[in-house]
Amino acid sequence: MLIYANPLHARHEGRHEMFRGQLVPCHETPARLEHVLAELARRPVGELREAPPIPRTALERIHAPRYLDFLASAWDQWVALDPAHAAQDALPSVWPVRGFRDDVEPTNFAARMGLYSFDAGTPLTAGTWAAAEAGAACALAAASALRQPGAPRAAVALTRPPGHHAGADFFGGYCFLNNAALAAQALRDAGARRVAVLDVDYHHGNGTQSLFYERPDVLTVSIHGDPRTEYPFYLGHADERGEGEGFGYNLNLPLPAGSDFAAWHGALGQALQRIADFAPDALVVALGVDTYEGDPISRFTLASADYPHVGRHIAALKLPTVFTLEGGYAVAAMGINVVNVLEGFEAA
Ligand code: SP5
Ligand code: ZN
Repeated sequence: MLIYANPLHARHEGRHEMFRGQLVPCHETPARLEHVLAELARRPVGELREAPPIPRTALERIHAPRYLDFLASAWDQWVALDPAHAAQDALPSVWPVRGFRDDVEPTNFAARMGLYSFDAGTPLTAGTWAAAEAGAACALAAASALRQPGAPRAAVALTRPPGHHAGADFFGGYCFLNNAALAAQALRDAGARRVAVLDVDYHHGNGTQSLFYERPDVLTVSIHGDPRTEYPFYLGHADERGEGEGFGYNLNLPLPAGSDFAAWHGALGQALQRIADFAPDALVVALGVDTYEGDPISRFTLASADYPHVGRHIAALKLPTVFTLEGGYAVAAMGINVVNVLEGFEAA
């Protein structure tokens, strides 16, 4: 497989996220990706490649222009408010809920932060835009690699910040640009008639679901902690099946917090059967390993030894596959778990 690692990922380095009324250290750290790279150096499962820069129009296939404008300029505006801001993260604190308007963009900075976000756990920092944009370039390069003659079976966008919670015009859940959605759309644009997205992160892939909810050409499937108790709470229920032409092309498989690999494996079987029935030309896997038993913010109990099986089962679909890196916060085990999935895929 080909591996596109984001060279600018460490420029996104949040200090704090809001948790129970206090600012606590971020879970989504540069060390996460460094551990994956270190494990890949020990167990090379593919060839590392550099992603070429992307034009802004590539991002506009998924994201709203005014949202991209905001993200690209937000840090400078934040520091312009007060030079002391250079030493702090920007976090939102006010949001337009039901009944408020989203068609008029406020000039106030905090109001725009809230317009384009859905939580106070996703700090915007000096390097956020550079890191997110370079990460999206990795996702697009991975998608493009699969369409070349003599293409490998899989390509990996090894990147952070993650992407699956980000929607057309909002960030949240540590995500800014939806790398999995960008890859899926790029595969469609390059000629794939149908593309499936399989999201195995512990958290529901709300951004990806929303982006393709009314489309029959991109099937979205997510296995995740039940949103009644687990983040992102307001989406991810089993009765969300798509809308309009997209009806039947979204499948949510929520599992109770505390679920073990046997339960998770059962859901994976359902997910893979639905994808096989859809008969896509390509697959995108939103690969979070926060399903791990040691994850500090999640509550499934997968063991490191389970992850090669995950890769092997996904490979059995025999589809050209893009992996995008999503969550996983047990930092020391992160590299082992991610490489276990990729190695299981390659060995299949
Ligand atoms: C990509 C991804 O996995 N995003 C997950 C975002 C979850 N954000 C909410 C986490 C809340 C848990 N905070 C616990 C802090 C206590 N140490
Ligand atoms: Zn997650």
